[in-house]
Formats: sequence, structure tokens, C-alpha cells
Amino acid sequence: MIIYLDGKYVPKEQAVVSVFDHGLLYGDGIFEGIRAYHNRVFKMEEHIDRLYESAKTIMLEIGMSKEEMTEVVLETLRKNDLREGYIRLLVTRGVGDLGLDPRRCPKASVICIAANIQLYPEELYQKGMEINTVATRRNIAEGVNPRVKSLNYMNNILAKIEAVRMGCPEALMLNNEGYVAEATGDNVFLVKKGVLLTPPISAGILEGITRNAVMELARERGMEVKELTLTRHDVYNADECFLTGSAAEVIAVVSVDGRVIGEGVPGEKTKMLNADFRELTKSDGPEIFR
Ligand code: PXG
Repeated sequence: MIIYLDGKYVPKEQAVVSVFDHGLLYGDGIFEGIRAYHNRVFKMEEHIDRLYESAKTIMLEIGMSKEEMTEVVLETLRKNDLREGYIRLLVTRGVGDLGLDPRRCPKASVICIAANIQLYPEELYQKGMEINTVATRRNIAEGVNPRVKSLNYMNNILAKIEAVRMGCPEALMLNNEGYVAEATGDNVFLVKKGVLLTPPISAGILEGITRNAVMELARERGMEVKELTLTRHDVYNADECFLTGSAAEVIAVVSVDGRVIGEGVPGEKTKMLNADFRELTKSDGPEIFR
């Protein structure tokens, strides 16, 4: 496995960072989780744009152009002979001292890993999953805005721990007002009377790239799409529910807090949108090998 690390492509064993890196010391940094399908990097431009937006908000100077960053992603895939896979692109504040002042970190560190990922067992993609609401709330937008894909995922990790302790693979997280936000690494969708519903960005969620793609696919199918403040009541009484994410892709949810959603099997619209999503992965994004 070849890793990109600060300007060099090195074997995994040599891809090591300093214990003084503020990404490690403070979770001071940002990342993207990107997928490659059929020799293309899915929604590459959207991921690079979001990375640079996250950087802007945390006042992190990446030190390379978007074009150069795009090339890093493509070249990392080529060096690993991958036409399909999962890419973890991260930028940390870099090496500093034992104080959180980012001015002590002269240079950001850029890392790109290309590998494989399976978030949930294959069986769950067929049957749909059962999830539970957890007590840990999504962090508030007035703190670290959830739109920043920061390296500090403690909030979501606590939610994941709660879910796992309840015996389920994923958590439904609410925002601080008690409205539906998202899952730990996925956005949430409902289908009710043929309308696609999802919480608005203002609910304090990550603006998922898969979320945006699925909303667009639904509109192309003539479905009405609404970004609405949602309660757990809306979730329990939906006809269908599913999650989206670069890692998770599109996965049906068949039960929430013990309430069976719809017929208790992946719904028709969910399956349709998943098929459309699969199709889109064949043509979207730049080619890796020409
Ligand atoms: N919400 C949160 C909090 C996320 O972290 C999504 C939604 C979906 O966004 P995209 O743009 O991917 O459609 C994410 C992204 C993992 C993992 O290992 C999770 C994500 C990304 C990379 C890895 O669980 N979630």
C-alpha cells in the first residue's frame, strides 16, 4: 500500500506522523471520505470543494491548489492500482508544540490513503438495518459547525458507542433541540406518501455529498423532495427510511427505536434510488486511468 504524505508517495510503513501533530494532539484538522467506482472518483469536485470550505472555516492554509489536491487523489489511486475503493484525504494543522495555538504549526500536513471499506455487513444492505436514537446530541452549529468535516469526531463516536451497546450498527442522532439530525456518519432520509424528506442543513448536519446526489436523483425521477424539520414521530410513521454516505452508500433502515418502518423491509423508493445511485457511479467524476 502506497500512501501520499506531504509531497511524497511512500510505503505504508513509512507513512507516519509526528506525536506533535495537532491532528493527533487536538483533532485539529479536516478530512474527506471519497469513493472510486468503475475507474472514476465519484463526486470528486464536490469533495475537494467541501475540503477547502472546511479549511476556510477553521483558518487552515492547505498550501496546495484544488487542482493539485485532485491530482494527489488520482495519483494515490494509480500508485495502488485501484479503480474502485475508498479514499481518505486529510489535512492536519501539522506539527506544533504542546499548546493549542495553531500559529505554532507552520505547515499543514496532507495525507491521502486509498484502500477499501465496508461500513456495515453485506447482509444489512439486503435486509435493511435496525437503529436506535441515542442520548448523545449532534454538536451545535454555534460550536464546531457540523458542516466542517473536522478530525474531531468524538461526539459521533460516543453516539456510535451507545448504538453498539444497544446492539445496533448505527445511531439516530438528534440535534440539541431534539429534532432529527443524522446518523454518526450518514445522512437520514424518509419517504412519506411518495415525498422524499430529509432534515435541512440548518438542523446542524453535515451537508453530505451522497445526500445531495440522492436528492438530485429523486428530482430526476419526478419525486417531490423536501428539506424539513423532522421529529422522531415523523421517522416512526414514515413509509420508508434510509441512510446515505460515501462510506455507507444507500442503506435501508427498517426499524427505529423498535418501531417497524413501513413493511419492515427496504422500500420501493429506497431500492429505486439505490439503483439510480449505482448507475450514477458509472459515469460521474474524473477517470483514474485513461
Ligand atoms: N454525516 C456525517 C456526520 C458524516 O461524517 C455523512 C453525513 C455523509 O456525507 P457524504 O458526503 O459522505 O455523503 C458523513 C460522512 C466512516 C466514515 O468511516 C463516515 C463518513 C465519511 C467517511 C468515513 O464511518 N461520513
